[in-house]
Amino acid sequence: MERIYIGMGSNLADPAEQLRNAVEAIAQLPNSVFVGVSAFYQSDSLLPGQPRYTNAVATIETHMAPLELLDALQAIENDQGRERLERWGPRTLDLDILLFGNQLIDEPRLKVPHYHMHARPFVLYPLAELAPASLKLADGRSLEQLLKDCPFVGLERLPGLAESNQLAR
Ligand code: PH2
Ligand code: MG
Ligand code: MG
Repeated sequence: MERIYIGMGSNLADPAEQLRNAVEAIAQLPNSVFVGVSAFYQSDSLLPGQPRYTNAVATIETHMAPLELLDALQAIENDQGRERLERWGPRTLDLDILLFGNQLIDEPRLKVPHYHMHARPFVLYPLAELAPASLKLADGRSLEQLLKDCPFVGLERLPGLAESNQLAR
């Protein structure tokens, strides 16, 4: 089994509801065990002129292969009305494989660790709720070090599923 961290984001059509639905779908992935989900965090879009995002991180353990998991996550995005019109366009649901065990994956469809995750507060702070501070990312830096270099700026932490109902545990 590999431990997987999945970055979730939405900035259309009731983002918190999109993330709750995504968690339910992720919890039903085959050959996998749902481990947990972070709180939800709101922040401005990196691209100006879009609605604010709600982001969270979920973690699972799985026997699925990386591209099999990618297909399954894209199917969940599609089920929740994802339209792939423009790169970085607003979206009902974005599910990104952040880490897949310790694997480095460099396929045309899938790069892991996820590019830019080391500098995005809306990825690192929810990740830190689930992962040990000693977790090492691709370039050998620990999550703890990355958090020091990535101030908690522009993020608003909302109560997560773990605090608002029993889904997470
Ligand atoms: N995702 C993007 C572009 N900008 N901004 C925030 N705050 N959160 C995101 O998840 C995000 C973004 C494209 O994937
Ligand atoms: Mg993304
Ligand atoms: Mg994506």
